[in-house]
Amino acid sequence: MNQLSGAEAVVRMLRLHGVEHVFGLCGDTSLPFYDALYRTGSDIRHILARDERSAAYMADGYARVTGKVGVCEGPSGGGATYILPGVVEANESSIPVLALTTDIAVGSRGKFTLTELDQEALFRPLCKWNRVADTARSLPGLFRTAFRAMTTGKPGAAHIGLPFDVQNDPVDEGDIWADPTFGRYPALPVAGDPDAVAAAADLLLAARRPIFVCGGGIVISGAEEALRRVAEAAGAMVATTISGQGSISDEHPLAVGVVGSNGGVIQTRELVDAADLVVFVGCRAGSVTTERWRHPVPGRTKVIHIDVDPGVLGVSYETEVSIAGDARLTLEALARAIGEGGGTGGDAHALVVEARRSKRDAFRLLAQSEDRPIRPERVVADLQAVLDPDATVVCDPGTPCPYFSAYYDQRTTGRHFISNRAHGALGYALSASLGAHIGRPGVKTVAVMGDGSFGFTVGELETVVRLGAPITFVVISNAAFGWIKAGQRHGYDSRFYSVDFSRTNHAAVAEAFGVRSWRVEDPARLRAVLAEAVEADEPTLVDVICQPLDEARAPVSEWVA
Ligand SMILES: Cc1ncc(C[n+]2csc(CCOP(=O)(O)OP(=O)(O)O)c2C)c(N)n1
Ligand SMILES: [Mg+2]
Repeated sequence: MNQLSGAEAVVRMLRLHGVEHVFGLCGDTSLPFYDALYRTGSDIRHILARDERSAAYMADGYARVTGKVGVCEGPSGGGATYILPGVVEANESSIPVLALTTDIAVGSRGKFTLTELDQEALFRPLCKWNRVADTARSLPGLFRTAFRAMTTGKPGAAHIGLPFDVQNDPVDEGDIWADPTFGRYPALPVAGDPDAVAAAADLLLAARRPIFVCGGGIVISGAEEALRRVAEAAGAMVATTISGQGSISDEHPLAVGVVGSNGGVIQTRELVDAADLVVFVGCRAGSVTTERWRHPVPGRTKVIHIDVDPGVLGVSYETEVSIAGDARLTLEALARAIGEGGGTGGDAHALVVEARRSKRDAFRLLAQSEDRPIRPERVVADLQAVLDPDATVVCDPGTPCPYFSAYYDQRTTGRHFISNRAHGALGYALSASLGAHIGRPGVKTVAVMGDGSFGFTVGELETVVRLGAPITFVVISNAAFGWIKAGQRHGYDSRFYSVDFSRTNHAAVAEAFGVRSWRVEDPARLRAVLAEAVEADEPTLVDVICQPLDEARAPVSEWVA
């Protein structure tokens, strides 16, 4: 039988699973793998990152917009340790990212070899499936198992370690086969129990003010259309979590917007509290969405919980009905069970109209402000005005995430908003936006960054320039770790401690990388500059001198009196 090297087998297995892009950074232990990519990987494009953290975030952004597995790679030792943040973020966000790390030879273990590390132990708590290969002939099976694990059930991340000698040892060509089904997610979706679906339909039709709270599972499973049908038939309000944005168009008459402590506002919280039935779908009902399990008020409203992962059902709220199943298939079944509906005759629609009007009026006042430093509301409004509805907006933690979640309208369904909500590590948006652009090059991609995040990740501007990616970066410049400073203002009597840093000229830094850049202090100039930056067919950066978060009226419930 024909034989090929372990590294060649890896490249073939990636291709058979439909992988077209690999994001990574080279190393000594990766030389056989890189040579196999050089010789046999003509259908795979390698994107050289400047930091393995970034490579993993790129794979994450790529997976979020394509529905495919994102692949990142790095070498033993420092590469393996640097790649971790993106792996755990993807895993906890139910995004399939495969991390490949190369490793010292099996035969060199235990002899104080440079970069030696127990990689399998390192990755164990961070991903859904994880193995360091001991033999080359196990590789095809490991890849099949990893892809199946990442894309079925609750999607998640996987790690495969590739020791140096394993990359060089022979693999039988006959073992090289794969089911491309497992290159996309969710693979093999399963609908919920029909009896539970029928019970949920009865509850929905009997409720006067039902509300859906949609997590990332709607967009991941492509359940937007089924959700709309169920909501309209049941007369239900539809709210989302931060990750659930894109479940419904914000222009839909039943769309409430984002709820929770980050990006939710009083008006959206009131709708959750007014509901007599809450339906969590594709959502863990975690601390941010529920404002630490206070809204909805436990015990006061009936709860239906639908999620692909039975492990999240009924954990934080007692449920009337729990359904384990794919969101799309389960909502389609629910739509059939409800039929044309018309059950409620409730006042959901009127409540939503009033809440949206009140929220919008408060926002508009601040968004038109001529104040300096520029108010974050103005940045949202001006960016909204210059972007097409299908643009991808990637937001860092700090100012960008709550402001864009609360006030930027998702005018279309699907994945057009991305933020790293599992861990919220700083320095995500720049790299994730590059992955998103590569995955969906036909639409405009914008990254809204904190200046703290900029410091974590600025080196990756070189990658963006090298690739000529026409992404627009907007930096919220407030010379502080603003989110924490705001926490000190509101919770610790303004005892500001070690949260301020000096103001960087981000536009000048970006210029040095070859990015066309602007610095804006005058609110009157902002919209025109953003329009020019977004229109340009090259990487651009707009450095916005912004009102510090602790002085702003942020849509963050802990800071609202
Ligand atoms: C890697 C990492 N370290 C620390 C934190 C804690 N943290 C959350 S928000 C924040 C401040 C963000 O500052 P910046 O990026 O400048 O955005 P701003 O809040 O000022 O808009 C910090 C330090 C984090 N999220 N990630
Ligand atoms: Mg800042």
